Amino acid sequence: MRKFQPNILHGALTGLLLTIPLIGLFFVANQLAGTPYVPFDLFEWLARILPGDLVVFGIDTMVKILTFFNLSIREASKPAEILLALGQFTAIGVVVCAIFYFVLRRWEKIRKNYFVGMILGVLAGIIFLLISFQIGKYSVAAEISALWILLLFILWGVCMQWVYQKLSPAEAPEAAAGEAGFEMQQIDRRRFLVMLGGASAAITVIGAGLGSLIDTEPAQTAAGGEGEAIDVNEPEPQTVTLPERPGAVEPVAGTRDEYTPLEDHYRIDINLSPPEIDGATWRLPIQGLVNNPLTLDLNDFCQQRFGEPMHLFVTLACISNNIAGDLVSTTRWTGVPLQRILDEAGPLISARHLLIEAGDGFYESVPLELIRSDERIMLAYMWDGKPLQPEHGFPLRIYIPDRYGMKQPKWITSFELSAVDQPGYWVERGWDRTAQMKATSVIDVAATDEVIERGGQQYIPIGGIARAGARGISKVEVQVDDGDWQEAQLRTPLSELTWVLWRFDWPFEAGEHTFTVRCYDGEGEMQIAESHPPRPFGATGLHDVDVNV
Ligand SMILES: Nc1nc2c(c(=O)[nH]1)N[C@H]1C(S)=C(S)[C@@H](COP(=O)(O)O)O[C@H]1N2
Ligand SMILES: [Mo]
Repeated sequence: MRKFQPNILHGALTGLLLTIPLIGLFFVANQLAGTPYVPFDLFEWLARILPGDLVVFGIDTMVKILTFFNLSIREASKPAEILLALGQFTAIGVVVCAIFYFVLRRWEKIRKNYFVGMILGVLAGIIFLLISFQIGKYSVAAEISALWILLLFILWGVCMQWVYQKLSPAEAPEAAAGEAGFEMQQIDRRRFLVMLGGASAAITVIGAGLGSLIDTEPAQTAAGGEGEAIDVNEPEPQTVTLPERPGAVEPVAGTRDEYTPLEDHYRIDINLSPPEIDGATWRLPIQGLVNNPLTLDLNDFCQQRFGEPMHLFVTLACISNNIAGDLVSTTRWTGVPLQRILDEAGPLISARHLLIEAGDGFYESVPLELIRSDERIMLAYMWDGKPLQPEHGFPLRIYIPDRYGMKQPKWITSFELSAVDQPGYWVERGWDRTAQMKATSVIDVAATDEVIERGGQQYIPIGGIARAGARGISKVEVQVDDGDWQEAQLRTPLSELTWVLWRFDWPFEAGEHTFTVRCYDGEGEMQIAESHPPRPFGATGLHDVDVNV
């Protein structure tokens, strides 16, 4: 009689069938009670501790794949990261269980001792518990979080061993001798695995379904919420009206929105789920080299302790954006000039840098000299006339004109004035220290079906955007094939801090053509024409499109 013992493949399959429902259980409890969502915590933790080069390589690869499949980076990057996070966690479960079965197969003595599966569960539980505590995204007591994680992993470990037993001949009913008996067992094993698969799917589906239905209590981040609860008086949401610009050049239909609808504003940060900070207990300490250390709360901002708020139309862009990418958006920011707040804190003469920490472990620094030289640097608490959304940095983020997003922390939890600089999160991972926005221009549309007739000549409108941080745009030019550069018309921008929409009405000529665009910033400096990928200074190069008309 052939003797059957589960092997590595059975282990891998069991790992899969047990780890997926484990994710479902972590998810539903996270949504219901605010316990840690361990697979996300693992992903975020790895992204923070792995070497910068490796992380950037990972991000680049993801962007390349998404671009290959023609997916919008803005829309697809978070879902792709979520898939990666779940896949990674599942893969770990599969590998661990495969190894576990390998060991059990070799080592008969421990096969029947459930203590072994339990110890494996405890070990895994402790590791993941430490990781989740590092990330700190849970809103129930730490003890409950710890217990929950341990419990589920112990269950997971014991189940692995239990399944091994069920698959082994000793546990199979009537170990009848001979080939027939062997086949019997094989059929039983199959039936058992199918049942296990069914149970696994059921738990997963119920967990995922329940979890997404009951997303009422978002897990609040422990960070930044050490204060006593106050009643926050948030200002009434306002409808933002765009400045009147009589006679301004009309954008070509098909050009992106001049003012990005808030729900379409790109989002980039190191989190899968944004830190959810409780506005009532949030405090902002301003300490270090100051005469008068302060601790601010949200009402200090909402109720204008520092005077009238400032409103600015701002185009924010991510340094990882490709020339024609969609990680750039425009909305109206409302906040308090940072100068006013620092004046009250009174930096000592020795203070040189403002070190900023955020609720997700992100950090950056700003030279005091820069803050003193630019009134527009602000602490923003509203976007588009509403309190900041959780994913865009509630309750407070900083705005620094002319810098890429990586220099501008969201979810700010503390300020320290320091004599020495401390390079920011992405600076430490190889990105440019200054991160000044590059001048770039993009063709959004060549409206080949929108022919304009003027004086017997047919024109095709071509349109897009140009931007140069806070330096403004003085000129945009379009080149058709190898022809001369011709000046486009510029629409008056929403502010000196936003992109400029441009249009060029091109005298129509049938055939295949290449259109190229370039811009000049407010100081008359032409954009860098040489193509360079985003890392480390922000992408440069000219954008062109091929059109058949
Ligand atoms: N705390 C924190 N702030 C952050 C980040 C982050 O990961 N954590 N990402 C930065 C980057 S890289 C960009 S491009 C902008 C994006 O802001 P948005 O997501 O609101 O558009 O946030 C910046 N601020
Ligand atoms: Mo970014």
